[in-house]
Amino acid sequence: MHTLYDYLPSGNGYKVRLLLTRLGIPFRWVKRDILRGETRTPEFLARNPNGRIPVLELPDGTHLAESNAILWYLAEGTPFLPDDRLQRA
Ligand SMILES: N[C@@H](CCC(=O)N[C@@H](CS)C(=O)NCC(=O)O)C(=O)O
Repeated sequence: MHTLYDYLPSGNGYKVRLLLTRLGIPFRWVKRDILRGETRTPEFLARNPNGRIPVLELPDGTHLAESNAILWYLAEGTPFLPDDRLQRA
């Protein structure tokens, strides 16, 4: 099971939530309130030393940060990342 550390008003989080949902990947959603410093705790910094959401935890425990990097990772091998350069653009 994937786990997404996220904050509902975040556009960066929304992109990841949207693609996970469109791909039909089930995930556990964990709120980290950026306005209450919940991304700057030792627990969270161990997941992302940059102290920002979104962070996707893969089923093997690997943590991925940076929304666009997460999107590239998730989209590979799916119609959301077409082979054709123009379609991809
Ligand atoms: N380049 C990053 C930006 C992530 C980012 O700025 N996240 C914000 C919320 S949208 C955040 O966690 N801010 C909390 C903080 O900086 O303490 C990405 O695309 O994921």
